[in-house]
Amino acid sequence: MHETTTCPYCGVGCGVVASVEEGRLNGVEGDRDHPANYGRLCVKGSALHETLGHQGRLTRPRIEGREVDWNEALDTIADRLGEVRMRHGGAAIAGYLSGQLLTEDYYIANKFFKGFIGTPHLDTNSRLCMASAVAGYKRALGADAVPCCYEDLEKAELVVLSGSNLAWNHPVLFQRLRTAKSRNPLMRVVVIDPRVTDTCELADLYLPIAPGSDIALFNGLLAYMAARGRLDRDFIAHHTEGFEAALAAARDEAADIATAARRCEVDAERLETFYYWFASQLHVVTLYSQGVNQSSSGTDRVNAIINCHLAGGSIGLPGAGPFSITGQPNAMGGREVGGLANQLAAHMDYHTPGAIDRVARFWSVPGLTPTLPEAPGHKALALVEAIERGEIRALWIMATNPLVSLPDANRVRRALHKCPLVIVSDCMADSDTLGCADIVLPASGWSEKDGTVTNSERRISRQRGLLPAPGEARHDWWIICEVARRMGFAAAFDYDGAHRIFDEHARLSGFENGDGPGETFRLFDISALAGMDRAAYDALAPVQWPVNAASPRGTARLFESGRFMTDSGRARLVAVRSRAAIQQPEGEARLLLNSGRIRDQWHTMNRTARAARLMHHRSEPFIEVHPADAARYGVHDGGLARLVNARGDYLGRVRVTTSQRRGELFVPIHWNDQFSTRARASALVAAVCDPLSGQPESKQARVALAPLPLPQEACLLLGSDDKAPLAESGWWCRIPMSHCQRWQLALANAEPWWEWCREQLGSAPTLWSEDPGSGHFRAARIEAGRLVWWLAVAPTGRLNPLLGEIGWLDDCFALEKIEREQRRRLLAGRAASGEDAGVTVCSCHQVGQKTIERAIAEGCLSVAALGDRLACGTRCGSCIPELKKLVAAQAERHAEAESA
Ligand SMILES: Nc1nc2c(c(=O)[nH]1)N[C@H]1C(S)=C(S)[C@@H](COP(=O)(O)OP(=O)(O)OC[C@H]3O[C@@H](n4cnc5c(=O)[nH]c(N)nc54)[C@H](O)[C@@H]3O)O[C@H]1N2
Ligand SMILES: Nc1nc2c(c(=O)[nH]1)N[C@H]1C(S)=C(S)[C@@H](COP(=O)(O)OP(=O)(O)OC[C@H]3O[C@@H](n4cnc5c(=O)[nH]c(N)nc54)[C@H](O)[C@@H]3O)O[C@H]1N2
Ligand code: SF4
Ligand SMILES: [Mo]
Repeated sequence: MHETTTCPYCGVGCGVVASVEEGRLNGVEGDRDHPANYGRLCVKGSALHETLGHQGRLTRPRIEGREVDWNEALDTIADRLGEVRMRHGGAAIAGYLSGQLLTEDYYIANKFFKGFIGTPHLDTNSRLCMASAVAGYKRALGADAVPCCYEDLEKAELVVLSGSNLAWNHPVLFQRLRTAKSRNPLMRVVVIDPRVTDTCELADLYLPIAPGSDIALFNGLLAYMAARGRLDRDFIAHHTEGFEAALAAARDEAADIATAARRCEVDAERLETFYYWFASQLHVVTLYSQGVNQSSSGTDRVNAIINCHLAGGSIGLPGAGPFSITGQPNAMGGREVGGLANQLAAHMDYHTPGAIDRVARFWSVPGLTPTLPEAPGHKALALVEAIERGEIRALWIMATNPLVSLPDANRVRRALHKCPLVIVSDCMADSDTLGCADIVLPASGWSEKDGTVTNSERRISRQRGLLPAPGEARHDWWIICEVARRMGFAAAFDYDGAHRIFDEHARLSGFENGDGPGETFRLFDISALAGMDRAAYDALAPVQWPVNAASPRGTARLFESGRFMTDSGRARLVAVRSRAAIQQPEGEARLLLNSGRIRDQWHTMNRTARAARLMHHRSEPFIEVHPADAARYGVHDGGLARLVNARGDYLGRVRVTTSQRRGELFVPIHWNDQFSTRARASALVAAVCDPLSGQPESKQARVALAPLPLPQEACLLLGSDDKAPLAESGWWCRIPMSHCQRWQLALANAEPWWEWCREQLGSAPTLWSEDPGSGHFRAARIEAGRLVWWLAVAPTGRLNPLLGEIGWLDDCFALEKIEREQRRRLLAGRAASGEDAGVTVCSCHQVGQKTIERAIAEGCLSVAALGDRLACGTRCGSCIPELKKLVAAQAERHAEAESA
């Protein structure tokens, strides 16, 4: 049976066709009819079915580590929340939600916390993600409304990607852009990012700006447009306000190209090219993401971008506009329901005239009136501080892992341990945050939960419940409703399905929404979707809001009339200036640390690490370092190093690369205590945030870099899920494989290793080979013919060449019996036919770098030729930028050889 649903990862929101048979989801494909992806999927989406399965899931509620039934869990929560509320007031209770909840869950949580617990302190991980984009849109456009749609990216003549690694983080959109560019040879792409990323593959122009110089960059552009007479005077006069002040501020900061170039630390000629392209083009889309948002001046950066679009009139047109791309699958849905602490509900804020009364009336049921707070609550970082002060006495976390993702993560851990009641709803049994929970609730996950999500272009799609949830896992909305019922709010939380919740959400969006007396006009209006029964809801086709009487089939693009959502109807240019960088060197901590995502992992990895093939592109936490810094600080490619500052430390494998600017480092955000020793990037990040949006500066921290001096490295494969033996002082990293767990270890010399095996692994080797004194040791344990563990130890830096072979060894763990011939090869660590495949480049077809390099050397000189021969790059296309680089590198080597 084939069912359509929506991918649970990024904000592109791809339609997925899942094949479901006998209660199993056997495979996925892109939905050809879904307007987000038209059949495409990226590598994470196409591995979705490999991440399912009940192993590792939370299946029963737990109180203080003890498994309990739902009744006990729900009664306990209702009692304890009730008690806190009675003694300390509703505001002593807080919720912390996530853009990975469905809109229906989000709506119910918002109604429960703000409406009936009566606390304003409900925030979400979107604070770390979209808050600056939201604040910037509101300031400029008068509403949190993304003007553009995906087609605009394809229709644009100039696409500016700023602070976005689209190739890795919104891969299907990147592919759409690549296709559009190949069809329109005049289309130009500009990439603005301090570090070279795979997104640069499409760049006609790349600007490696100094971190945080975005405002100077766009201020310089505004000044340039004015100086060259490239303003849309008519649009400015009729549809905007604030132009003169914004221009004055821009001129003040970067009146000419030379000044802007100096401030951004980029070549003036390249900068002028960018300015010229932007200023002479109406059909320009600027797409921005975390490189812009995650900053102490994130909102101003957003407005600096929007200013240029308003000044040039490039908004509300096909192929034009400032396009904030969302990260999580339902970041947008959370904004719709009002899940941020400064929002109330349905695109109404606390200060929206009449809003508190309106929402209270809407949520009232006979005999039960909501008790809405009167003013906004604490944003995420302030929430942590309120916990520290003892003001928040109960916290309910849903669908997010703040111990890994919030800045100053070690401090967050201390705060949560201090909080008298921490409830965590999650799908997975292991996460860093669960370690702080008093009460743990098992939630249904993707393929089980049922509801809607809204993607980056405001498109609402159905995620469908296709499989039963494991054990006693329940939908998030059900859990909240059951607690609400037990707290005496039953009448307001009585739903017999997600469709009823969606209906209420749709009705609220249209409630007193208009220009009439007692009404306020809100763009977010999906009232035409109200009144759907279960069948209609199940059949809901993807649609872009607003969906109302005026546009019953949805709306692709906003502001086409030139009328905006501000009181005056005019869009606002905002005068912005760069502020002094907040992240100053802190003693020895001088290097600037950037953090972000990798292609094949999703956030804190608890789902993507379950698909073994997603572990092979980047298997270990790493630190990217410029060669000059590597030399200066004594670290080398492939070695281990430590980053440290006053807040914490981070251990990872060094990758020396000229993609980094000097003095700057990059680390991935994904690793955490479940997968490695001290590799939570956010432990290093200071809790500094944007004063307007409250979004933390996750992209900047000051750190010191030093090698990690451990003499031996080991690769240990364990057939069981047991934890590897980990010396306190050592380093480890766990890499789930298909049939075993791979552990990379770095440790002190523990010769004799044979003894170490007995003591640490609990069993002596069956086979081993040793080169005493040299630090080389190989061993394997076989019991009843089966491989139990396998170990290779080598002096630091000497182990890596062997690791390309690991796939073959992984397969050995699946064998009923290890044959004689294989036994011998086990110690060599080499398959019979074994050519080393190298690091995986194409995850879909599992093609390694060395295999690709061999094929290139044998004459496959293009991505197409490689695809024909090895199939790499032919499925999701995410590895195409890397394939191109490998081909180019070979051409370069060839040219060098020729000239020599
Ligand atoms: N594979 C994968 N895809 C994902 C996710 C994932 O976990 N894995 N997560 C999803 C989520 S929630 C989100 S929010 C998105 C995020 O998507 P992106 O925003 O594309 O992701 P990041 O890698 O965090 O950061 C983007 C870039 O900002 C750059 N940057 C850093 N500082 C600056 C600066 O000062 N100015 C500028 N202009 N750029 C700077 C970084 O070098 C980085 O390349 O991705 C979504 N997609
Ligand atoms: N240094 C640094 N820090 C960052 C960032 C950065 O770039 N740099 N990026 C920030 C951004 S943009 C984001 S979005 C965050 C992401 O950070 P988090 O939100 O903390 O990361 P996730 O791993 O996505 O956590 C989601 C959790 O919810 C669970 N879950 C999934 N679906 C459901 C469900 O339906 N119900 C319930 N109850 N649980 C569910 C998952 O098992 C998982 O444990 O990280 C932020 N932190
Ligand atoms: S681009 Fe990939 S991760 Fe994002 S929604 Fe599409 S398939 Fe899922
Ligand atoms: Mo995000």
